[in-house]
Amino acid sequence: MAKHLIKNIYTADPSAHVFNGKIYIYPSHDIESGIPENDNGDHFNMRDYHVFSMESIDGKITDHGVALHVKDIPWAGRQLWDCDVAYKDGKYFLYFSLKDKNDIFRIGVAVSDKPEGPFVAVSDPIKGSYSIDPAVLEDNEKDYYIYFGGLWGGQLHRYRNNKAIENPAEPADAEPALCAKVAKLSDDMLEFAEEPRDVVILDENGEPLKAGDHDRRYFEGPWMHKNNGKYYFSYSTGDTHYLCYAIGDNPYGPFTYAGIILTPVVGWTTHHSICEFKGEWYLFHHDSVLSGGKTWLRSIKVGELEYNEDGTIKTMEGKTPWKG
Ligand code: FUB
Repeated sequence: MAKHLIKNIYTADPSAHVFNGKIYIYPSHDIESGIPENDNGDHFNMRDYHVFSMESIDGKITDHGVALHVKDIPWAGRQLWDCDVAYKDGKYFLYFSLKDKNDIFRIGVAVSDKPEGPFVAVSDPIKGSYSIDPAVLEDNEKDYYIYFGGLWGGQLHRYRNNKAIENPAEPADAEPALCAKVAKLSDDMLEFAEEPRDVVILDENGEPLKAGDHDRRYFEGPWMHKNNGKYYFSYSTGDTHYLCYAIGDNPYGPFTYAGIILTPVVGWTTHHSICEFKGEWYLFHHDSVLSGGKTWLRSIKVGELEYNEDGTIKTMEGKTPWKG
């Protein structure tokens, strides 16, 4: 069963990685800023990130304090959303979602010598970046791929073919669903090395999932992990509140829909990462149990993730007792 990890502040969107033999968690830091809840996500008005580490899953969790604050990001407008971190050649790169001064979500990068930060933001967002929820895969210890994108407040429906469109809308129900995006990162880790591509998810007939297939189509919160040579692309279905996954043979896909990892949690959003530590697999995610169900005040959790013999993932129940 999953347990809450942090009870003194609200945290969400946990990206977990193993660096130097410890688990490092990079969550969003939820706060009560008094902005009323709306479909644009204005109530998620976060201003900084804290980094956490653990030497064992059941051990003490260390809060390393503020690793990056919005006031120290030169191009910042508002709303620091989900982030992720990758390590290359002695440096740690923190990729973050933030609205610029025109209220457009972009993806930024900040750099540190240490996994816990503090991180120093690069002066501009990644060229050609848009939308939210960066997640980085290190593949074969040499290539790095960044996945991103989120509908509604995450603004993904405002783009087609990587360009802003005049009349933002989701496709009609019978059209192919909007996809998360993936791009290889440049050698210096600070830019896209190519135009972002669609992360296509196929159904059981080899057809791309349709926009009306709300129980299975991509909404936000991408994550990529590898197991036994297969690439597992996992994500949130947003308005139907599932964490789902799809399996492919390479970082770009296509991926074939494979099932539900986690049924809906308490709270509107569901967002996760998957991490192997000391031979066991773990699901990090969040719910709104500790705030009594407030969607914008979430708390991160961890639970064991299990595979079936055929490489599929066992479905877990998202609702846990309200005492947390
Ligand atoms: O935390 C703000 C947003 O809520 C994230 O970027 C989304 O994935 C959702 O969890």
